Amino acid sequence: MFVDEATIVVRSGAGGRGAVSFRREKYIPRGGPDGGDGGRGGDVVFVVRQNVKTLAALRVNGRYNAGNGAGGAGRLMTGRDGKDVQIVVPPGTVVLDAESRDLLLDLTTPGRRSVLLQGGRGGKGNAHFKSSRIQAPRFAQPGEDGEERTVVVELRIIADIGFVGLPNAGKSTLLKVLTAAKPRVASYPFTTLVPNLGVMRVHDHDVVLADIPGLIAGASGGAGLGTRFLKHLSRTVGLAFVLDLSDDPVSALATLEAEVKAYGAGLATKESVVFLNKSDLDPEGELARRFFREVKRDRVVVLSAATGHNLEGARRVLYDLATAPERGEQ
Ligand SMILES: Nc1nc2c(ncn2[C@@H]2O[C@H](COP(=O)(O)OP(=O)(O)OP(=O)(O)O)[C@@H](O)[C@H]2O)c(=O)[nH]1
Ligand SMILES: [Mg+2]
Repeated sequence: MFVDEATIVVRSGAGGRGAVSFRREKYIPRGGPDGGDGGRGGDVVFVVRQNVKTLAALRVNGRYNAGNGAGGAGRLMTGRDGKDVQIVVPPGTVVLDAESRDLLLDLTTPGRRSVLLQGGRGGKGNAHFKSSRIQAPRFAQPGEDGEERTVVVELRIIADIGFVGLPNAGKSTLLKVLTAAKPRVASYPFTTLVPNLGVMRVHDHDVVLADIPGLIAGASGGAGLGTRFLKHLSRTVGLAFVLDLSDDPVSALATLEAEVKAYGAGLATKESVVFLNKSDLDPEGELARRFFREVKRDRVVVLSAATGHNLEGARRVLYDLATAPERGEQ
């Protein structure tokens, strides 16, 4: 099951308490203080793994508690540290505070460990508190408490270009012919229910393409599958609007742009290309000419994912878009 959002409760461990203890040895009736320190509480740690694809495991667990530190003991023995709790997530995961929605962690690098909550410090044992005035301290520090927090964990997949289109426009077919991905393709709408990723190799450069479920008018208000999959395009460099040339591409583009704009999150200002797909259904080129009369845009590619017509043009424009130098950062 593809799960891209989960709310979980995490808790770091409390530190163990310091010990109150006095040396007891034969012939030494009143030994000095020898209470050891408490152990540290365990941390709440996120770990990124490339082979993990969804947040399904988090849905099942819901709660992650690190271990508490053990108390100190006599003979200056320090308590054992609490065990860290590890939450394994795919690259592209973000962790947000459940209430304020503040970004707490942005996890993109496989192998990286990031501490969300530190465990409490262990308390100091009474051995630390001996002074000239207090020869026999009968007190020690308690351990520091752990911390509890409710967080939203969200997956925003990492791709260079995202395909946006109405259902049935041919997004998945295009992903299939441009990459080695094997998404489901069918002649009915909403074939794609979860995002598909594919890698297109051009000039020794990997361009990652993301195919998401189709949008329909009103998606931002919840119609169809809604816009919840658009969050997966928030990290992309650009968008590719995939249109069915035979099915009123002018209004399809207007619908898509309106939905992307309504969604926000900076998607509408991303660079984009338009793919006029299904050119095989427009043998005379009449539909394409009509589109160009009505829509003035820079990057438009007429192609057919089914017959393979002009896939080279699509590859070139996707490569240019993905490798264009970052704009606005001088
Ligand atoms: N004639 C023609 N049919 C195409 C072309 N590309 C895709 N199709 C067909 O269009 C239908 C929809 O294709 P998909 O790739 O599943 O479309 P999609 O945009 O991924 O659809 P959703 O996942 O439902 O949003 C399928 O029957 C495809 O075979 C094309 O270039 N020409
Ligand atoms: Mg599809």
